[in-house]
Order: sequence, then structure tokens, then C-alpha cells
Amino acid sequence: MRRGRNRFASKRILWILSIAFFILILIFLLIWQTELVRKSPTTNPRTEDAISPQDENYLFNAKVSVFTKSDGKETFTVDYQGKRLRSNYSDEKFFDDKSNGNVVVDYTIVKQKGGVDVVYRISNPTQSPQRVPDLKIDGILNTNKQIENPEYYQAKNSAGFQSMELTSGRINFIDSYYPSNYYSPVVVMRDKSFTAGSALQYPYLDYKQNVRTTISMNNNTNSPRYKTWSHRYRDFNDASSFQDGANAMIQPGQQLRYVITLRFSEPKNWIFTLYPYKKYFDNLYGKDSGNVKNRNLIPIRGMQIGDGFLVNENNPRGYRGIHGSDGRIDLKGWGPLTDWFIQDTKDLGYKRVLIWLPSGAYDNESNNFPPQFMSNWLPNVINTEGNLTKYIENEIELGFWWGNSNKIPVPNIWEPDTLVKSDYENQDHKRFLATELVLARKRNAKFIGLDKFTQMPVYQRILWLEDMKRIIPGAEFGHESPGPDSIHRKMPNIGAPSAFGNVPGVDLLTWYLNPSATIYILGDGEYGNVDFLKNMSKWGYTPIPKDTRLSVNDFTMSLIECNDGIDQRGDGRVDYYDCGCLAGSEVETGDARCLNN
Ligand SMILES: [Ca+2]
Ligand SMILES: [Ca+2]
Repeated sequence: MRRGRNRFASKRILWILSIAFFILILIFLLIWQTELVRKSPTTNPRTEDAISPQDENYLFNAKVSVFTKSDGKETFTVDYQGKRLRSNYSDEKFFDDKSNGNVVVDYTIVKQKGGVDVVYRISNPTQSPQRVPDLKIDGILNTNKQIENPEYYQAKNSAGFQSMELTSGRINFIDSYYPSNYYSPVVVMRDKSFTAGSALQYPYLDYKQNVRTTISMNNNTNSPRYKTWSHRYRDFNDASSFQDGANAMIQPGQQLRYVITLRFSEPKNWIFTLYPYKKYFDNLYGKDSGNVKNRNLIPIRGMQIGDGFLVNENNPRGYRGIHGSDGRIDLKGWGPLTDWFIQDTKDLGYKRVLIWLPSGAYDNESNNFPPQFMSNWLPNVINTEGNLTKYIENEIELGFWWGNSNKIPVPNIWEPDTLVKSDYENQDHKRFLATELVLARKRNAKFIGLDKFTQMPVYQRILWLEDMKRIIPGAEFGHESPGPDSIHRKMPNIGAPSAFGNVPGVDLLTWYLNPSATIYILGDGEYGNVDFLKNMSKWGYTPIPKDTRLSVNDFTMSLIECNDGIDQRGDGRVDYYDCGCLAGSEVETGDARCLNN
């Protein structure tokens, strides 16, 4: 009996001891796991904590000296491995006043890894509005010799490096307005030995200012800065009037803050000179947590069914004779064209289509394409619109191209006298645009290509896009020509190489700022060939072959290793953080030699 009780007690002690041991092991595992995660080299470099040291490590570990000159003004020099990258000069300036000295410009230079920040505080102590000064950094010592391959980065349409033809005597490059007509307010120049990359930080949606982004070579033979480079952010203007608007003004008592960030790196590491801008951009507009795989990479088949030059009294809307005369929907209605197009599209391997000029073209060529893409359909066309439900029945996504999508016909009739730029504040304009969208929703449109969407100020485009998403929920929109970084965070861009120039490779700036944002590429004219479209696919663009019968049955849509959001070698460096990619390879190599720490 006693022995039995003892046995029972020792059994209980054993049981308690095992539980305690088990809990101890759990605690140990938990601590060990946490330590492991903290030290793990495979931590995603895109997480907030990991990004700053990682991105900065791609910059030169340069000697940056900030000092005060005898006139009391701050300046700086940058040297790397015995080479001077930025020098101070007696005639250098960090701004150009445009107010006859009425505004007060205060700037400080803050030393950073691989360069500096120039922080401006601009105030207006007078009783009247004054012009905003130009901001700039002079004395950057990229090459002035053609033989050393000077290049600047073009952040619009044909994104990529452009050779600078210095022998032609040209001294200003880029010279484009952000955000009305340029992707980001950045200047990147590189040569055989280094990259100098700068960016302007300012809260566009608060200031509502456009800024002209320029890189210039000093061509004054009497200047000590002769043949050195300046990164300039200038001619600030009022963003309400597109890019040729009135001068931007600073109001009495107002204070404006701008920062130019300048960083230096090896030529191939150029994207990371824009690291401070990325950080600022993410703070301003929200962080993109996705990657290139989140883009809509499924190709679209484009078909234009009308043409202005075909308009005559027998063909008042200029419909094309596609598939025999099935394209004449004014005569035959949507039925025959739709049946043929759906079958042909399926045979060629597409799941998405995009139709240009559903309502036909104007006789007045200068007003084409008509903004009335959904309204003003001819009787045979409107009476047979029921055929459009066949797309959804065949699991094909239907899209329409909205011609002159930021313009309003005046008067509001077919064949108007003129088209005017739409204004988000104008209720009549909004009513016209919304009416078109409601019709598109009724016809099950899932994609709308916004032709010439650039005719509205960027801050209005952002508001109008939110309205459009409410009017036609679930539909996708595309911005043509490509919109700026801030809009691209919210909607896809559409590039047209045949109109704006070739696309030579991955759009690295987009990959860096907006990795999950889709970029459509129109493949028409000389770009309507399989090799081009396959390249587009593997570089993370979504092809829209237009007016061709190209099959996409053998498109794998697999991305190059350097652009797929996957860390192939598990070394903690994803895609262009993996150094072989920066050097021009399409596969991750894990080679750490691009780091300068
Ligand atoms: Ca890797
Ligand atoms: Ca990869």
C-alpha cells in the first residue's frame, strides 16, 4: 500500500520534471530561433529594417568633407581612392535666386555615406508672392571626354542609359518636367569610372509644383568650373497648368523645404545612388511590399478596328475591313467580328483583348482618337452590343482603348469643333468622363487603356483615378504615355516603343521604386515581332501585340533570375542586390564584389 503510494508520487514527480524539461527546451528553441532570424543572411532585404544598411553598402565608401569657406558659406568635396569626384569652386552656387533677392535661402550640407544631402529652407519675409529659386549642385567631376563613355539615365518611355554626344556641343541633358512628363525627379550620370546620382525630395501633393530636371555642363571658358557638371532642379512651376504653367511662387510668410541628395557609386551600382529618394518616396506614397511577380504579366491582344483616313461617305466612322468585311461593325454589327476574334484569339493563346476605336474615328483627323469611346455608337453597333458578353462566356478579359482620355469634346457631339484638356474641378467634364465609364462597366470592360492620359495635372489624375476605380470596380487601367512614379504606384503604365523609342532592357528605376507595378508595352509596327515581345516578357513587361496574329502559345512568361523577386542562391541578395545582375548578367551570381564597404 505504502509502496504503491510512493510509486504514484515518484511517477508524478517524473511527470512534472518531464513537463518542466519540455518547457525549458521550448524556451531555448525560441531564443535560438530568434537569434537565428536576427543573424540570418537570408532576411529579405526589402524589409524596412534591413534596407538601409544593405542599399548604402553599394555606394562608394568615399571621403566626404563638408567645410565652411571664408565667406561663411558651406561647401564640400568628395574623394574616392585618390580620385576627386566633386570639388568646390569660387563661383559655385547651390541655388539661383529668381526673386531679386527677396526670398531667404538657407541651406545646410549634411555628410552621408557616399555623398551629401543639401537641405534647403526657403522663406519669404516680404508681403508679396515671390518666385521659387532654382536649386543645384555644381562641380561634379564626371568625364567631359567622349572617349570615357558619358551616359545619362532617361527615366521616361525608353528607360535606360543614353549616350551623351559631347562632341556635338550639347550641354543640357534630360531637361524634363517632373511629374508631368518624367518618371522621377532624378539625375543620374555615369562614365567609365563612377556614377553621380542625385534626386530632389519635396512633397509634390502639398506644394503642387512641377520641376525641370536637368544635367548641364559648364561651357563658360572663364569659369573655374569650365567643363564640370551641375545637377539642376529648376524652373519650378505651378502644377495646375501642366508643364508650361505659371512660375511657382512662395507666399508671404511661407517656408518651403527641399532636399537634394547626391551619392556616388561604381558605374554599375548606379541605381543605389537613388536610395535616399526611394526611402523618401516610400514614406510619402506608401511602401510597395510586392515584387515583379505581382505585376499582371498576362499578354493582351490588341486590335484597332477604325482609322481616321478611312472615313468617307460610305464608311462614316472609318471602320477597318478586318477578317473580310467583318470589321465593318457599322454594317454587320458586333456579331461576326466578335465570333471570329474570340476564336482566333483563343487559337493564338491569349486570355485578354483590347479593342481600339470601338466607336470608330472622326472625319476631322486632328481630333482623333474620339474621347467618346463608349458613347455615340452607330445603330448597328449599339443594337448588337449584346455580343460583347461572349468574351466573358469564353473566359476572355475584354478591354477598350479610351482615345484622348483626358480630353472633352466641345461641343459635346460627335465631330466636335475641338477637344479641351479636362479639369477635375469642372463638373461638366467629370460628367462626360463618368458617362463613358458607366457604359464601359455595362459592357463588362475589365481593362481600359487611357490614351494620352497626360492632359490633366498629376494631382488631379490621382484623384480622378480613385473616382474611376469607384465607377468601374475591379477594372484595371493603363496610363499612356507612361505616368510618373507616384501614379505608377497606383496604376499600370503603357509604353509604346514605336512612338517613343526602344525599350532596351529591364526598367531598373521602376523595379526599385514600384516593383509590383505593371508596365504594358505596345508591340506594333516594327516592334510587332516575337523576339521583341519575348524579351519584354522576360524583363517584366507585359506585351500588347497589336494588329498582328502573333501567337503567345509558347510564351513562358518566365522572368530572368535578376528580375523575378527570388533569391536563387539563398545568399540574402535578391535580383539586382545580387552583384552579377548589376554587372549585366541575367542570372544571380552571388558575387559580392559590387559592394564598397
Ligand atoms: Ca542571391
Ligand atoms: Ca532573382
